[in-house]
Amino acid sequence: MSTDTAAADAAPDLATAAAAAAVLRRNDLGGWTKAAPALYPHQWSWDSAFIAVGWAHLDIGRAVRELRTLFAAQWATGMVPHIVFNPAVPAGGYFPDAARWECAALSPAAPPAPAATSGLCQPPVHAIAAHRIWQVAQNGSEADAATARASLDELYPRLLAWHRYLATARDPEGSGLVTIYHPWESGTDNSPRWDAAMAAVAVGDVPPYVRADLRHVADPSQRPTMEEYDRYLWLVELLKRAHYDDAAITRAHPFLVKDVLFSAVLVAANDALGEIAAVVGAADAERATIAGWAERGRRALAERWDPALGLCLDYDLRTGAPLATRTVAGFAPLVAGGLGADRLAALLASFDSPAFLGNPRLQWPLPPSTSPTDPGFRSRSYWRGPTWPFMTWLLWWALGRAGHPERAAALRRTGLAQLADGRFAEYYEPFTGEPLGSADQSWTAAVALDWLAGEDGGT
Ligand code: 2M8
Repeated sequence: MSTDTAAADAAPDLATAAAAAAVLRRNDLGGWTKAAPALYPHQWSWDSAFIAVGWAHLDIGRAVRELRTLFAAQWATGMVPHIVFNPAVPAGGYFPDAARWECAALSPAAPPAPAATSGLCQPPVHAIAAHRIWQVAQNGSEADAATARASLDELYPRLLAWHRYLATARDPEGSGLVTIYHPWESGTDNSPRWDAAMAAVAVGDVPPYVRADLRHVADPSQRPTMEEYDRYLWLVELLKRAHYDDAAITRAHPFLVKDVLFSAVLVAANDALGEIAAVVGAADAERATIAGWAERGRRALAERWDPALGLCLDYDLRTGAPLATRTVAGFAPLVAGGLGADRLAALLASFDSPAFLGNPRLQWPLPPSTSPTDPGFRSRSYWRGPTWPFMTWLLWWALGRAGHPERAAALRRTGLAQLADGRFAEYYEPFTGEPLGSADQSWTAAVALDWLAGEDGGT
């Protein structure tokens, strides 16, 4: 290839990198990054982890600070809250706001006011992020490497407490799978994954509320419905009545679901935490505990395999029934890693099938959040169909880790092609490619930066 051709090939990537960096800088509020400029003006837990990975390619110190800020709001139970509220956001800027959650007033485990958080959590991507930042820093200056190394000492005990909370309070049965109390905890809020379990929730009197999200999207079909919001808010009321106490919630809450994607992220995060434990010289007993959590999670995910769908399924703890839907969460065992050859081949066959990347109507061969063949599929509605770039990143990372660098490279190239319009949308209509939700979504920009740094081998 001539030097001129190589330069022409690199030009769109350089433009994407510059635009992605500008998104993070615009959404940066110093120690943390807004998930999106207007729709999400606070710090979200799993967004922050992906965002920190993006920052690592711009500024290692800033990447570390992102995680530090989030963990400063960790609850005494070890839970990392799903939202840390920005006190500068005026009333009505986002709903439900800190005043609706009332965490500090209701739970002794919540950080005391004026800190304010939600009373839920989200998938634990943080150890994966901390480990990746440390790896990126190995290729930088000595000062960067030292900053990243020191961050592991600081974060390790906090990450361990977070994972311990998930392995105990969120899995009192010791099943290896994490129980979620609310679809918001899954991060895939209105996915058809939750339709059956949510339909069984009898909604009581929800105190009046005004949604803020609909002001920030072009049309309401892109967001959850009013009926879905009523159910979300009713579950919040019940969690408040239980004072956010895990034991009380486990006894009586009407939505208790074993989430396979959340659990798989925890397995992969335990692998990363095991690596961090080795770096910081943690005690052997702790390292064995972490490895045990990962193994238990892998075994439990293997048991949730549905051979007919070729996917892994969530299940409803209250009924014991599997939640049979075709969504991206079905690839949970790929995210967890450590699969035998047969199960990996079966998962990849589903991945390539017309239910997912092989669907002829897709604009790009990228994983839709819900399969177009699922009855709950809606092409424009949030987690019911659109493609989410950070989810593509997670599967790309998993494919590299599973020993499929060529597949990973193809996914990365297609993922970057989708982002070349410079919009960094929250999600994309899978058939037309229309950008939907918020523009300038931070984690979309962050994964572009990580892809552009370009290793497909998995870490
Ligand atoms: C979405 O969730 C929030 C509630 O937590 C919302 O709809 O208002 C989800 O996509 C979630 O996964 C994400 O972390 C959050 C911020 O990007 O937005």
